[in-house]
Amino acid sequence: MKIYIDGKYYSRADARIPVFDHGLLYGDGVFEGIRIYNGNVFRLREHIERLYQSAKALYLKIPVSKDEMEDAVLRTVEINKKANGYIRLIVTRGEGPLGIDPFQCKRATVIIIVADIHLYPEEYYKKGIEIITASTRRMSSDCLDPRVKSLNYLNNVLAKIEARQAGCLEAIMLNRDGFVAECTGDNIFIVKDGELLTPSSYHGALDGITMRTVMEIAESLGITTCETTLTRYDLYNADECFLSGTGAEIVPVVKIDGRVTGSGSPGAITKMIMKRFILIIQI
Ligand code: PXG
Repeated sequence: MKIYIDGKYYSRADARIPVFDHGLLYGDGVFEGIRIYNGNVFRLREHIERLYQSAKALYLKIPVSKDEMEDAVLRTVEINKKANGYIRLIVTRGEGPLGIDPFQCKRATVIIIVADIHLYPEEYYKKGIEIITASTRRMSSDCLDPRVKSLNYLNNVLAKIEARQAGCLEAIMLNRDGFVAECTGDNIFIVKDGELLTPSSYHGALDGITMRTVMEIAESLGITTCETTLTRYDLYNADECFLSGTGAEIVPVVKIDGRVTGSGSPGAITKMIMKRFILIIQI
């Protein structure tokens, strides 16, 4: 494994960042998780755009251009000879003195890791998964905009702990008002009366790249989509439910807080979208 740090490559054992990096000290930085399918990096430009937008919101200057970043990602994939895998692209505030002040950090650090992806077992995609609502709320959008994919994931970590303790893989996170936001690392969709509904970033969801792909697929199938306010009642009474994310791709949900979703097995629209998604990633 060859890891990129600021233009140089290091083995896994030698890839280190200083303990004074504000990414470590304050979670001050941004990241992207990206997939490689059959040698192609999926929606790379979209991930890079989102990374730079997250950074801009944090007043974080990325020391390379978008084109240079794209080249660096592609070169790192090539050097690691990975036809299928996972890219973790990280930009930290960089090294500085102890103290929050980001203006004391001279240069942001860029890290690119290319690794294997740990997939959910196949049966989850066939049978669907059970999820719960976490008591931990998603960071509210007036505190930190959920479109910022930052290195601060503590709310999500706490919700993930709740999921695992309940014997589930994922947990629903509500926003501060109690409306559905998303899951800890996935967006959430429901199908109701033939329409596809998902919370927007105003409700606390990350503007997911897989979510956007799902919306495009749905529209191409003539299914109406809407980013809207959803309550737990809406989830419990949905005809179908699924999660979308770079890691999980599209995974059907068949039980929410003990309530069976629709027929109790992955729904027809969910399966149609999953089928199209597989075709798109294989291109
Ligand atoms: N919400 C949150 C909070 C996320 O972190 C998504 C939604 C889905 O977005 P994309 O753009 O991936 O469709 C994410 C994505 C990991 C990992 O290693 C996490 C994500 C993506 C890839 C890997 O935990 N989060």
